[in-house]
Amino acid sequence: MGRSYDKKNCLIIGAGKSGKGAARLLLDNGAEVTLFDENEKCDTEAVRSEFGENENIKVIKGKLPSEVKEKAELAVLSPGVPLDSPLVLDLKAAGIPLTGEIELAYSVSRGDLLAITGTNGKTTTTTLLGDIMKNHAKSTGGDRKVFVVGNIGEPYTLYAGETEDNSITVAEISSFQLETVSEFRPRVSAILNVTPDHLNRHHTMEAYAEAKQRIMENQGSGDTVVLNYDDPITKEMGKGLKADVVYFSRDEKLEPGDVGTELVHLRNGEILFNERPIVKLEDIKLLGSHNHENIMAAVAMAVKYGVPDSVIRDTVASFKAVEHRIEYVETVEGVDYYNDSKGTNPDAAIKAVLSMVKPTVLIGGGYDKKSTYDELIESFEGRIKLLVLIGETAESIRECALSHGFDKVIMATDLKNAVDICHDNTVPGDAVLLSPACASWDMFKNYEERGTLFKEYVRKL
Ligand code: UMA
Repeated sequence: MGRSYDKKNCLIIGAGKSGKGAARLLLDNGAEVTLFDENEKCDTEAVRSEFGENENIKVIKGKLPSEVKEKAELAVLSPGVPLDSPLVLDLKAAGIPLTGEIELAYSVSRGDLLAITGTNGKTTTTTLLGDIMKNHAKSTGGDRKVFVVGNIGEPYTLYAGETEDNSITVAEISSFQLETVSEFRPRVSAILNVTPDHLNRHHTMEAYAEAKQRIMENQGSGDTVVLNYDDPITKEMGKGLKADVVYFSRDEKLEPGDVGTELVHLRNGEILFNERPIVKLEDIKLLGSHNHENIMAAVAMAVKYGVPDSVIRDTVASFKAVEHRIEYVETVEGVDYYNDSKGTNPDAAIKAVLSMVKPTVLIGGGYDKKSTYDELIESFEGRIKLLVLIGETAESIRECALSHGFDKVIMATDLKNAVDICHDNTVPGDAVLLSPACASWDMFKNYEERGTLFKEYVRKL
């Protein structure tokens, strides 16, 4: 930490969120910055105007001019820039030191860092852990700052300069961001799971898992690594480490002695840390067994950081959900409404369906990504009492449902109409779930707009 960027000529690749954050950090630390984007459509003037009068930054696009490359003393890569892209290979060949925006932020940040990666569940776990840490900071008094940053959408670089020695930073870190770390060392890290994703970028599962594993490569004695015991890849990663390992598992039969390390697990509807009761599932608002894993990971991280059990219990119990991910909206006339607009593919929608504990009306359908819906319909198994369909895929989902013998289907004209249909077809004790299994682009700007409108319509019922 504490590297100097004063007067250093720095080239940033990618003028998106991370690139702009990196530029701010470097300018604040006295560097001369060139912010470069390969996309010809990048509005360089608009990006430049975000930096006001500052004379130490240029924003350029297209092909990198050789004089810019020759002057560069450091190149900072945005997460979306593949390490094997022609530009990066060219910078490497020119001998320019390369780093990523996470390493850059880490190099100037102070205080404690808790970092989370994994294929699924990162955002929920990071948000929950961030809430636990905020409540912990409040309960210990003083002016201790907590930052929640990273892949979650708040570039770490934008906040690293504000951290102090007693600050706590909770960071969601993607495999893309981990590819360029060097000294990055969280005090507590977690790898939630590793299943196939982003293989176009990492090419093989091995390379993808290796990138994830880099979250802990500098951790040592006094640090903690939290890993999923039920995932064969992350289970293996816990062997032979200097850092403390805490496994978490949904296996009710496991005991700490069975895994050889500390253990957070579920038994009789309760989450236990080394057999010590932490929180009962009946007190939790977050739905779905996949979320039990996210909670267990956050519990493990918080306990190891030294947060009192009572703070963890209260925060977990009051934590609702990240917006648009099986998010509880409201109970209207005894019917619970849930917004899972982020359910943009059948897999995600299946998770949401499996999370429902009451008879449920499901709103599905949207932009056609040529998915198949057989597994979604099969997951209904008595949970879904009615399917209300909207959007481009409405007809194909209806046909699929009928072919599986599920005929309780109503076609709606739009989302507002779908919400009204749900209202007319539910009784107290039911639930309504928007989890479209499709992207939103046929009728909405994005899934956020779809989810926000859904909530608006529900609140007006
Ligand atoms: N660009 C180039 N050359 C390239 C690739 C990209 O010039 O080879 C330019 C693009 O033209 C574009 C800019 O770089 O203008 C975009 O950079 P970026 O793709 O790194 O995106 P950012 O806006 O900086 O957002 C990134 C993360 N994006 C990716 O990892 C793809 C965001 O995660 C993150 O929230 C943000 O930094 C803040 O840290 C998004 C994501 O999809 C949510 N992440 C993946 C995931 O969660 O699965 C990993």
